[in-house]
Amino acid sequence: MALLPILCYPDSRLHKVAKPVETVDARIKTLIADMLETMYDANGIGLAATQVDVHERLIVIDTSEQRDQPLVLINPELTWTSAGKHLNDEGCLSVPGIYDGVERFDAVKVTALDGDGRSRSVEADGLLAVCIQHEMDHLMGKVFVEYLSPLKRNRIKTKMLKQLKEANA
Ligand code: K1U
Ligand code: ZN
Repeated sequence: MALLPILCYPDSRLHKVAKPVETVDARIKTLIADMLETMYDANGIGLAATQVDVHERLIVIDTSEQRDQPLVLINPELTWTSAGKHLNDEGCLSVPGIYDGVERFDAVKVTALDGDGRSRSVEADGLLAVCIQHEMDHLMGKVFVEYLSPLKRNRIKTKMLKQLKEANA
């Protein structure tokens, strides 16, 4: 297994649209293991393949307290969304240290393949529903800061670029 580097906003590769996974083969299984290791190491509750510069429709999630219930969603598609939406505080491993409110559906249903290539459906509410929507946005090249005002987004961009400069100095 390996830790994968996570792209940081405003890296333009975060805006690529991911393509469907064609076959759940050994390469994809290794990618899943590496993404789970990377997500747990970074103390995240989710990670999309886009964030590790792989532009295929694959996400991993674990919102359990014990961090022992990994959820793998390959080629996820939303099949139902609740009528209600709420503002939830979100963070992102690609935008470290920034948390802000984003409006999301309260509950969703998703169909996807699991890590063995079997078809499954997931009904989610609470943090899991928020996380699924956040990760599916990544697969469409969308980062949560794009829901914020241009003023906030520009401040975040400036802060991230400053941090990057300092890290490379
Ligand atoms: O996609 C990512 O960058 C992972 C991200 C997922 C996420 C967190 C919170 C709301 C929506 C999506 C994170 O894991 S951010 C860091 C984190 O561990 C966290 C933040 C807020 C609540 C719980 C966990
Ligand atoms: Zn994110």
